[in-house]
Amino acid sequence: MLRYLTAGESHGPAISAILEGLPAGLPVAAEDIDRDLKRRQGGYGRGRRMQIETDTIEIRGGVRHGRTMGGPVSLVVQNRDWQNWTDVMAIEEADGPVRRRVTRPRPGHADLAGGLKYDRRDLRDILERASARETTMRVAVGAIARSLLGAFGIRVLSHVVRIGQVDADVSGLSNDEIIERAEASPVRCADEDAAQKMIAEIDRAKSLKDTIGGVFEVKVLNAPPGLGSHVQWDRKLDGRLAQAVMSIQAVKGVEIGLGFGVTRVLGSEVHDEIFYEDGRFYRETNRAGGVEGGMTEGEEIVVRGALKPIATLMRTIMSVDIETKEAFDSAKERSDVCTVPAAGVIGEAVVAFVVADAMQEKFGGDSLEEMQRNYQGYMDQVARY
Ligand code: EPS
Repeated sequence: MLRYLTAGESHGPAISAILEGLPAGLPVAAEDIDRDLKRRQGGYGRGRRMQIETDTIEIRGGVRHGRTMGGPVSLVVQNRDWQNWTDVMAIEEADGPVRRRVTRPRPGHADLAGGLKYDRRDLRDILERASARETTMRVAVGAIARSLLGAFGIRVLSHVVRIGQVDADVSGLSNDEIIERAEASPVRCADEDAAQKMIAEIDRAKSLKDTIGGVFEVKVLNAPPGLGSHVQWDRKLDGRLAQAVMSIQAVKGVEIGLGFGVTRVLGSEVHDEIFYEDGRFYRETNRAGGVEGGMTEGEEIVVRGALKPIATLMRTIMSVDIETKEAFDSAKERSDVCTVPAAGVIGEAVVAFVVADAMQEKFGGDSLEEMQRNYQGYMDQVARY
């Protein structure tokens, strides 16, 4: 079993993770992790915080001479902004009044529910941990999961398919074209015309002091059939993917394959017909998004996440102060306008983790070579089927 925990606050000294269950002998390079951290920090519509941070991974355990040893991998990213928050976020007891106390919950954020639940009168105790800053660590963990998948020829990509009212059209593009175009686009969208309109949508939201959401799509290429299982609810791969994507801050919807679109058409237009040629089964469509009965069936895995507009707004929106119980309209001095491009990179990471976990579960192995031998044996069995 692969598992990880993250720790740390948005304006605390650092954020960190422990990732356990990797086979020994897996190549891990800080440059590969940094590449994904940088991709997460980009995207049109980010706020000023991203100009402060240059996320750089420190690997503090579990890796020696570029390879895992089988033990937990310990990861740390320093928060540069911490320098400006040492008193507000001090670990030690404060000896006077604390600056930047938050008593005004932002609608749509964890502030109020967390304040009630944890009985905190300074909502900073909630928002610091709820912040999407935490996704830095999910991306770092995902980068390592991606190296594990890479050892089996499995690739993970993402692109933005909607911002606000603007939809991308990528029909006719190969996956390589999608990756290439999305990586070159400021909104990580492979449809150039749509990308221009998305940028205009973000500018419009910004001019209204508002925020805007959208949809990202993650694809997993070359996953073997049989990851996950139909036999128990918590082993179903689609359920595990949905949980992982839904757990990304601001995600309100997850689709696999046609998703909610399955309700608009008849069964014969939903299910992917099965063909057999040259010793293998294949489909000509992939409306199932690569998962049937909670298991991969050998087609591309396609998962989409829908992001609400983020909850920190520069314009006013009604709320109630938790101390005075008086109504006020909230306004913020700093916020991202759109994080959908970054969320796609985070989506890749959490999906890569779930698929890597399912690979580890199916093929086991304490070393990468043992896992690869098990994988090969299974693929031979599938080829003989
Ligand atoms: C976030 C608020 C902003 C974002 C932050 C998430 O930070 P700040 O309050 O410091 O301006 O930039 O995202 C990140 C720091 C990040 O690394 O993605 C929030 O409240 O969720």
